Parts: sequence; structure tokens; C-alpha cells
Amino acid sequence: ASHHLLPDKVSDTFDPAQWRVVEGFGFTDITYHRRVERDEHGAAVRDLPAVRIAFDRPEVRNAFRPHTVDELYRALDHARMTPDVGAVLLTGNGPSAKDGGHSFCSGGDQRIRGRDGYRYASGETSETVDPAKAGRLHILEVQRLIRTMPKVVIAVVNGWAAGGGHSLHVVCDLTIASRQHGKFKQTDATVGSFDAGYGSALLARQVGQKKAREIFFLAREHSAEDMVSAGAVNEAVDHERLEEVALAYAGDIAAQSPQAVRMLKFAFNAADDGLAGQQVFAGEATRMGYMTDEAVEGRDAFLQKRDPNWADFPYYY
Ligand code: S0N
Repeated sequence: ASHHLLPDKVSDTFDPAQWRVVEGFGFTDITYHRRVERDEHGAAVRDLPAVRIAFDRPEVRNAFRPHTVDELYRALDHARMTPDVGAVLLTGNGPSAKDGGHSFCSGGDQRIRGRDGYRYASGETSETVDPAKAGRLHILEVQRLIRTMPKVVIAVVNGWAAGGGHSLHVVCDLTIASRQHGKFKQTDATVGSFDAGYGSALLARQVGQKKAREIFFLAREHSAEDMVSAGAVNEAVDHERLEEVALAYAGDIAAQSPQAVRMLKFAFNAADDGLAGQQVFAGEATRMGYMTDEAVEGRDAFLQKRDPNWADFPYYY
């Protein structure tokens, strides 16, 4: 019945008519929506193959605390395992009720970070923070999930992408950004942090070594249009059209073969991901191999306790 109701308008870029809440999670730090088609009465009649996952802490520029990262991982993993979802929009809610600031994500919540982080804890307290999690950069697990999930993840940069938020956009398959509010600033070095993995090395693949080093070493602000020119952002669009354009991307992706998109994503990753990239690509190749008569013969021969007969299977096609 709740599918007949429009969800709350969680962000200025969010069109409630396009979405339903994905129920059953009780998220506090993120929102999770599934795209729907509605009939003329506004009732959701069909799920469409896109989801929207958004940071929902606009008062701290959508910084993530450990609990936020846990929720983000669960939503992404749910999207990964939902067979009829082909694209994930990752974005930030807002603007901030406090000062009107727009943000995609400003990285790790600096009040709860690493050694002695509880001194500054706010929102999450020394009682509620799991010390093991505060000391652990499990946002890197989220990066790996985005990188290896067999779906296209689109960063929809509606405001600041800073620090670890900048790195999240870098690891996404595609990025579109608000022309008016999308801002990019790699502040890791400013706060004594350093994403020495995808956040830096993959950025250098996208924009070149000199530009990537400039982005990190100078920690300057870059506009959406600058980042399009640099090669790190696919498109800068007017803020009020951000979701519409993101959904058009998701729609075009849904028109392609899921298997082909997945193999292409893993192929694009493979060269930079070493053996881990080969393993992900090879896993899909093996899954396809299992569907051939040849692999079925190998399995059946084992189960029937006989020698396999490869006579029907050529060495060269
Ligand atoms: C994003 C920036 C540039 C926006 O500037 P603007 O618009 O002037 O807003 P502010 O007034 O600065 O901010 C508004 C309010 O939001 C709070 N706030 C902003 N960002 C954070 C944050 N990351 N953590 C906590 N609070 C944040 C401000 O304090 C302000 O609050 P009030 O109104 O109460 O004063 C600008 O805000 C900015 O530069 N932000 C910091 C960006 C940053 O350095 N991020 C961290 C970089 N490093 C990482 O992300 C690596 C991962 C990581 O840190 C981590 C993650 C999990 C576990 C551990 C770690 C770890 O490193 O140890």
C-alpha cells in the first residue's frame, strides 16, 4: 500500500514521483529508493531497473561516520543482489537546513576518526561507536564493492565532493555533476589523510599524473566543468535537471545487454586491478563457460563416474 504513496522529498534534486522507498532497512544515515513507474492515480505499478542511494547527513556536508558506511555497504550490496537492477545512482541529500550548503559527500566524519577520534565524537558517541570500526577504513570496502559489483554505479554529484567523498566519485563508473553546486576538492592531505589506492591512482588514470597530483597536493576547489575538461566527470548539468539526466543515463544503460555491460565493466577494471581484476573478469567468464555443452559434459562425466568425452568439442572454432 505504501507504494501508492509518494515518498518524502529527501533532496532538492529528488522527484518523489520517480521513486519508492526500499522498505525493511531502517536506515538513519542514508536513503534508499527504487525507481518506479506510476499510473495516472500515482500508484506504483512497476519497478524500473535503477536505484538511488543517498547520503543523508547534509548538516555535515554528508560526511560519513562508521555507521553511515555500514548502511551504504548494505544498500549497495542489496542493489548488487537485486537481479532486475542495472544502475545505481549514488548521491547526497540536501541542501543543509542549517546553512543551505549542497553536498555529495565530504568524506570521513572528522569528529570520529582514527586515533582518539571519540574526543570529538558528536552524533555518534563513545558509547555507540564500535572502537574497531572507528579505527578501520571500511569505506575502502565500499569502494571495492562499487568497483566489482556487476552494475553501473553513477555518482550524481549534487554539491561538494571532498576528501573520501571525492574518492567515491572517482571509483564510480560514471559521474555527472551539478553545474551550479557540484564542487570537487581533494582535502585528504589537508587533514592528514591519504587515499593511496583508487582515490589517487585511479584519478591519475582518469586525468593524468600531473593533474591528479595537482588535485591532491594543492587541494584546490574545482568546478564541475573543470572536471569535465580534465576527464573525471562525464557531464555537467543544470542543478534542477541533475536527476532527470541521471535517470536518462540509467535508461540508456537499461537498453543494453546486462551481460555485455557487466563484462565491459570488468574488462575496463581488469588492467588496473591486477590479479583481483582478472579474478572478477574470470569469474564471469567461468559462469558463462558453465553454460556450454562442453562444461556440462565434464560435470556429467564426473557425476556418472565415467571418462569425459570431448570428441564433439573442437580446439578451434
Ligand atoms: C566540504 C567542504 C569543502 C565544504 O566547505 P563549506 O561549504 O565551507 O562548509 P563547512 O562550513 O566547512 O561545513 C559545514 C558543516 O559541516 C561540517 N563538516 C564538513 N565536512 C565534514 C567532515 N568531513 N567531517 C565532519 N564534519 C564535517 C563542518 O564542520 C560544518 O559544521 P558546523 O556547521 O557545525 O561548523 C569542507 O566542509 C571540508 O573541507 N570538509 C572536510 C573534508 C575532509 O577533509 N574530509 C576528510 C578527508 N579524508 C577522508 O575522507 C578519508 C576517509 C576518512 O577520513 C575516514 C573515514 C572513516 C574512518 C576513518 C577515516 C580516517 O581518515 O581516519
